[in-house]
Amino acid sequence: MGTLGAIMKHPDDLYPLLKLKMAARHAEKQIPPQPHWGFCYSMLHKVSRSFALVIQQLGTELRDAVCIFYLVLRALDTVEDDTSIAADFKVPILMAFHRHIYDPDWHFSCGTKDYKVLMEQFHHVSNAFLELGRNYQEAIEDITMRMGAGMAKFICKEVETVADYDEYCHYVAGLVGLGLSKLFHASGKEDLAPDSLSNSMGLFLQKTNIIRDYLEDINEIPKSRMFWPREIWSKYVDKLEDLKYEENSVKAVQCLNDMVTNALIHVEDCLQYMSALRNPAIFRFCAIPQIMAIGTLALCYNNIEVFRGVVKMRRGLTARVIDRTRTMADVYGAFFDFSCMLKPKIEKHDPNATKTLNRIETIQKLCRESGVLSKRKSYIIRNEPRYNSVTIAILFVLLVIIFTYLSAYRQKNQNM
Ligand code: IN0
Repeated sequence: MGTLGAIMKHPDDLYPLLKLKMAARHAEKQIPPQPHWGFCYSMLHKVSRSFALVIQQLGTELRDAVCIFYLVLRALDTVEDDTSIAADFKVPILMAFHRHIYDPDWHFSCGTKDYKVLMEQFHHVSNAFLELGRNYQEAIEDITMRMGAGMAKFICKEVETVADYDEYCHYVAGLVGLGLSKLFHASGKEDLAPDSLSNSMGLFLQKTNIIRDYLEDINEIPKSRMFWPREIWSKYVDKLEDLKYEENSVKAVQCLNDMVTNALIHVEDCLQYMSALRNPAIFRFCAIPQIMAIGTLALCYNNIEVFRGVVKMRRGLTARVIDRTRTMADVYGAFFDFSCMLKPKIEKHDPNATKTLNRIETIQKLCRESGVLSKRKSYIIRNEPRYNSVTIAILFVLLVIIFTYLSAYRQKNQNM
C-alpha cells in the first residue's frame, strides 16, 4: 500500500509521521562539523533511521559513546556476515577486533553498500572512539572482545539446541545489553543493571529479528547462516527451508508459533529492566525498540506471511510508538495492547497453545498489576478509520497545498 493509502486507512498516523519526518530533518542538520564525528553520525543515520533519532536525544557524552558502540558493533557484524571471507581468515579478525578499534591505521574491506563505506573508512570511528572517556572505551572494548570471541565460536558451529540459540543471541545481542548498561552507568545517569536483565533485553530484540527475517535470510544468495534452532524446527520439518513451501504451511505456522512463544519468555525481565530506569532519554532509547519487538511478534504470530514476504510494523505505527513512548505507563500499555492483539490468534489445536496462552496471560497480569493501564490511547487497530478534527484539518491543508501547487504548475505550462 502506498503512503497515501496507508494514511487514509490509519488517519491517526499522519501527525506522528509528519513529526517523525521533521525530527529526522532536524537531526540530519545537526551532524557535527568535525570530519570523524560527521562521518560517524551520518553513517548512523544511514544504517539505522529511526533508531538514530532516539540516540540523538541522549545527552552529548552518552550519545557519542552509544553512536560509536553502535558503529563498532555494526562493523563486527559486517565481518561476521560477509560470506566471501574464508573462516580461517575471519576468525582472527573477529578475535582481535577489540584491539583494532584503538588503531586508526587499521582497516579491512568487506561488506556491501553503506557497510562497505563503514569498513573502508573505519579510521573515522577509531578516531572518534579515541576521544571518548576511558570508562566508555573500556566498556566498548570489553563487549567487543567478548562478542568477537562468541561470533568466532559460532562461525564453525550450527545452532542446534535452544541452549545454543540462547548462547548465540547472548553473544550478538545480550552483550549489547550488558555494554549499554555499562555505558549508562558510566554516564552517572543510571545504576548498573543486573547482567541477566540486560541480557534479556538483547535476547528479546534479537529473537524477534531472527523470527521476522526467516524468508529474507533463507533466500539470501550466497546462502547465509540460519539461527532457528534445530531442536525447535525439527519437530515440524526435516529441513529448515521446507518451512517456506506451501505444502508445509500448517507445520510452518506451528513452528513459527513455537519460536514466538520461546521469545515471549524474556518479556518479564525486559519490563523489570525498563522499570528501573530513571533518566527519561535513556528510558525512551530502551523502550522504543522493545515495544517495536512485541508489536512485531504480535504481527508474526500465526501468520503464514512470515514465510511468503516481509512482515513489519507499518511506518505509521512505528511513528506512533516513537511519538508516544515516554513513561513506564506507556510501556505497560503497549505490551498489554500487543498481547491482546496476539491472544485471539492462539488456536486451540496449536501444539504450544497452552504454553503461549500462559506466557501472554503472565504479561497481561504484569501490565494490569502495574495499575497504570487506564487513560490511554490503544495501539490496537480499529476496523473503521476514525477521523479526528486535527487529522481532518491537516488533510485539508495538505490537499489545498497540493491543489494550489498543481494549479500553479498547470498555469505555468499553459503560459509557455
Ligand atoms: C541496539 C538495540 C538496543 C537499543 C536499546 C536498548 C538495548 C538494550 C539491550 C540490547 C539492545 C538494545 O536496538 C537496536 C534497534 C534498531 O537498530 N532498530 C532498527 C530497526 C530494525 O528493525 O532493525 C532501526 O533501524 O531503527 C537493535 O536492533 N540493535 C542494537 C544494536 C546496537 C545497540 Cl548499541 C543497540 C541490534 C541487536 C542485535 C538487537 C542488539
